This record gives sequence, structure tokens and C-alpha cells, in this order.
Amino acid sequence: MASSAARTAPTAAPAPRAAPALRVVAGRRSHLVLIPSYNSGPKLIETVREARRFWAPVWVVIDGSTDGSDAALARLAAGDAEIRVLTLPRNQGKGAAILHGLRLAEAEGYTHALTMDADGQHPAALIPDFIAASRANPDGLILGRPIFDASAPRIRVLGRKLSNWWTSVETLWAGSFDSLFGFRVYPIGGLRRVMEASPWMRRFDFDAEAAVRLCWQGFTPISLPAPVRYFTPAEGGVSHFRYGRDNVLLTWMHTRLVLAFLVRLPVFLPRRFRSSRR
Ligand SMILES: Nc1nc2c(ncn2[C@@H]2O[C@H](COP(=O)(O)OP(=O)(O)OP(=O)(O)O)[C@@H](O)[C@H]2O)c(=O)[nH]1
Ligand SMILES: [Mg+2]
Repeated sequence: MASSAARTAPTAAPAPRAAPALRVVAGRRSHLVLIPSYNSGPKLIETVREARRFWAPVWVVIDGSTDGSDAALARLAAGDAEIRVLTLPRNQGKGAAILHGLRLAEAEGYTHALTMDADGQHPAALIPDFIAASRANPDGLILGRPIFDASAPRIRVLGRKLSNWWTSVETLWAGSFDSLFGFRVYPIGGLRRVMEASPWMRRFDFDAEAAVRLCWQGFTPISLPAPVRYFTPAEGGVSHFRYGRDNVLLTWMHTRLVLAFLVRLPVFLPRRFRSSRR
């Protein structure tokens, strides 16, 4: 495996203010893996087992699941003190599930969370590399850049190119990162504050808006490649993406981000020029 430093490509963000200085306290646990799950089927157990091979602790937020996947997980967690299951009684959305986990993690002293999806699409073997990159850059936002194989639906790959173009504009080309990929390491306090200041970012609009708003706050986006797989239903693949509903949500998200960006442009532009001259 190549070293994380070799893959790390920091880029300057148009920050309205300096990023809050984060310190990773030696000897204390700083990073956890956080998995939001809504009706993920048998892939949930596989995902959690894989994540545990590479990290401890692993927390799962069951987001009002009704498919019974939480029962099998409870059995797995009963035999492993490093797995914690948090349960939301009704479905609230991916962003809301992550926020729930972040608040508890912060209360227990964690500074960073690696988020990954529960459907087996993300490469658990890269957890240590991503966390190493985060430890080397505590004010960084470590963003997976998906490497698709032939299993990826073409329309989804094209759709995210459009979303990526918008996030590039909204961050004044601060970094070429993927706006929608959920395999990331977030600074917990920064993300919690950004989310608590917004009534949005609770559902499928979470990933892109979180990255853009953290860049605006001065966190440096660092993009690392990560292979992604799409499983067929026969292989246990589950997706809750709905083309109509979720594209409307994404369009509205970029509309409000562009409006907020335009308001902040007088602050961003000078900073962007200063950082590109360095
Ligand atoms: N869509 C969705 N996902 C949720 C929700 N709550 C938690 N999640 C989790 O968020 C992650 C992403 O959901 P997916 O439906 O796979 O969305 P996606 O990965 O962007 O879409 P695909 O590329 O089609 O897989 C999974 O781990 C879900 O279990 C929710 O209410 N809706
Ligand atoms: Mg998925």
C-alpha cells in the first residue's frame, strides 16, 4: 500500500477565517469509524466485520431500520466491546444519523470520525491510510475520490460529475474532490457546528454540503483515491438513492450553496488570490 503522504494532495481553500486549531492528543483515542445504516440488509454485518478488521472502535447508527439488520448486528456487538450500536427509533436520513453519532463521539473525547456507508461499497482496508492522513493533517478534511469499476451505473457516474463541477465552483476550485462519496474523515467539532447551524444536510444532501461548508470554514480538502463497488441485488446490494426525489434534493442543495457562495464572494476572492500566490 502506498503511503498516505504520497497520495495526499492538499489544496488551499477559500477560507473566510483560519481553521480552528485541532490537536490530536497523544495516547488518547482520537478517531472512530462511524457507519450510518438504513435497511442495509446482510451487507451491514459484512461491512462492520470488515471495518473492525482494520479499526477500533466502530460505531453504527441504525437509522430507524425495519429490515431486521439491527438484530444480527446486536448479536455481533454483544461479543465485541469495540462495536457500539446507536439506534434512532425512526428514520431521519443519513446526515441526521451521522450527526447523532458525532455528538456522542465528541462527548466522549473523539476529535475525528471516519464515515463509511453500510452497504459494503467502501474499501475498509483503506481505513488506516485515511486515518493516518487525518492524523498528519488534523485540520484536513480527508475525502475519498471514488475509483469506479464496471459495476458502477453510468448515469450515477455522470450525475456526480455535475455535482462535482458545482462544488468546484462553490469552493472556487479549492480542490478537485468528489462531492458525494461518503468514505471520509471529518473533524468532528467542525462538522457538528456546521450541521447545527443548518436545517439542511440531514438526508442525501449531506455529503456535498458538508464538504463545501467545511472548506468555507477553512478546513483543507485532501483527496485520496478509494475503489468503490456496486453490488447487484443478488449479491446483497442495497441502494436507497431515488433518481427523482434525490436529484431534486441535490439541485436544491446546490442552489442554496451557490446563493450562499455569492454572498460570501467578496471575502472568498481575495483569500483565494492570496492562497494561489503562495
Ligand atoms: N439513502 C439513505 N441512506 C441512509 C439513510 N440513513 C442512513 N443511511 C445510510 O447512508 C449510506 C448511503 O446510502 P445509499 O443509499 O447507499 O446512498 P449512496 O451510496 O449515495 O447511493 P448508491 O451510490 O446508489 O449506493 C448507507 O450506509 C445508508 O445505510 C437514509 O435515510 N437514507
Ligand atoms: Mg451506497
